[in-house]
Amino acid sequence: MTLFDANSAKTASPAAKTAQRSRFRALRDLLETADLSFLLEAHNGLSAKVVEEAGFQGIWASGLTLSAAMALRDSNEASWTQVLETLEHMTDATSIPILLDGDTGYGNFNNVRRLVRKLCERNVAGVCIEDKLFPKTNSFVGEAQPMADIDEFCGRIKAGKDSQLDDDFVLVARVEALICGHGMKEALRRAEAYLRAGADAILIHSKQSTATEILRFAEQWGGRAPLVIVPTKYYSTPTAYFRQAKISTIIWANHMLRAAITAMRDTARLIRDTQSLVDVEHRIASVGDIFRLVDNLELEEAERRYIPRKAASHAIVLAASRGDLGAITLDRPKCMVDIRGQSLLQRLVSTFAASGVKDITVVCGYQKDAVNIGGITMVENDRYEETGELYSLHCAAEAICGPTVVAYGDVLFRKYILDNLLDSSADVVLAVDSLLKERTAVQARDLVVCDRPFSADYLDEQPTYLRRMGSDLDANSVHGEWMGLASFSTQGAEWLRAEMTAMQAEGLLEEADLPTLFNRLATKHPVCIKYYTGHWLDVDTLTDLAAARNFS
Ligand code: SPV
Ligand code: MG
Repeated sequence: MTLFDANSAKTASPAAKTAQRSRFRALRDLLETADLSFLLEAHNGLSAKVVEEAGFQGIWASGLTLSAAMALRDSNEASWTQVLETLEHMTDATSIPILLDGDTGYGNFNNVRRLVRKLCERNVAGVCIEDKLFPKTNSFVGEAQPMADIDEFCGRIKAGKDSQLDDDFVLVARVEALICGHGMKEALRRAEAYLRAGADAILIHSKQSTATEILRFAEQWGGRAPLVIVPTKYYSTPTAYFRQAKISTIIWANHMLRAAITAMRDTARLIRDTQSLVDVEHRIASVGDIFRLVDNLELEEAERRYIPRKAASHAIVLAASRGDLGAITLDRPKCMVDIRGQSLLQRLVSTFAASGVKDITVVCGYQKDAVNIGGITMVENDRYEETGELYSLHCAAEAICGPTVVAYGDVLFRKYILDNLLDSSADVVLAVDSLLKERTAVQARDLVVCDRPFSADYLDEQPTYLRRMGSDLDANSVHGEWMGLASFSTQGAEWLRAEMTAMQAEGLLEEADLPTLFNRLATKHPVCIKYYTGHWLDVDTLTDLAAARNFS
């Protein structure tokens, strides 16, 4: 056991030393230094953090306020494991030592043993136990509270010290003789016995409104061990008196909770009276302050370290053509046709947004002024009448950079299909419907032949690749229809740009369609196919439009 040396001097500021020392050592140093030290009360993780931020070198985990914060009485109504749980929040939130007000030790010597072990395991630097009986009563409640038998209490102290898992763990013995009306002599007798039993410090408590009896005790104690006081009732005594009396440590025992109660009451009243937040906003901590206190920044950094991030995809929607829907597309392009209260394009944009694709470029042409959707970037293909799909795509060439999704402007598909493409690790992946609808052979735009047909086998995870896409394929060899939705990785987008450049050089840019582009890509790079069974539609005809209006 380290002996108290009232003349020992500090060699470095406690705050600087705390970084290298264990919290056990830090609390011991705080008690044993010749300087007067201070512990401020905290009752949960947040208040502990506030105490540390204010510059305190240690925390008093008060039995009164730990209970009160749970709206419980200071009569051991909170179980000791509930106290332990709260302490864990407090140690997690701080780096300074915590002295637990362990009441009477929650029982006899055996309970103290287990308590001390658990406190050491949880990095709680010390415990203070008082010489009363379980269940305890707060020192300021009533008169002549029964005290513990001295020898029995010494047994509690010994058991605690024998159970500590760190040599520097601090056990403070609290003498309640003055509180319980037994006088100075009894207080000194008990303090002496507790010191001999192994206590590291003595807490002498008083409920008088002046410090007279405390100062008298200190004088007679004569620095035999660090002396701790709790001037809740004699708060008006200047701190200099305690310094002069060579008190080791002052505990400001309940002031965080009391301050919180006053602030909460004032705020609650003001909000109730004004039915507004205007008058309170500038008086209270900001939400940003809460984020800072709980260190949201650290979580953001950790997310960057641990969550694999794909670059966010953006989308290019080809919506320049009029389409063939008769009078319905007189004043608007096909993508703006209404599908149950929302245009096709709006629905498409919503599906993209729901899957996290928020940067959307729409290539417009026919009746472009009718495309009045917010949150999109519009580029124009003014030559929409004489050019094909590839030319429209080329109009958005600047947007083909990084992960890119390309979609026709007249398709609708379920969100999971898009999510599935976005999750794919393939560089180029096309969504293909494997259900050959009756109309397919005659009307389908973009039939595909792949290296293998759709398989419904649960265990079949083999990739499928595009062999050929077109509207003129032999119906018997076709494996499905491209849904007008393709996803490109950063690499895939580079291949796409390179292929468009090559086609431009060959004079194909203006008339080529997307199947031509994909067929060329497939001869040079793997173009992956994801099979689906329905859950999409395109709007080429009035019949399609009717179907679209029933699509959910
Ligand atoms: C506490 O803070 O719970 C104490 C100090 O034990 S006192 O309330 O003064 O007893
Ligand atoms: Mg207490």
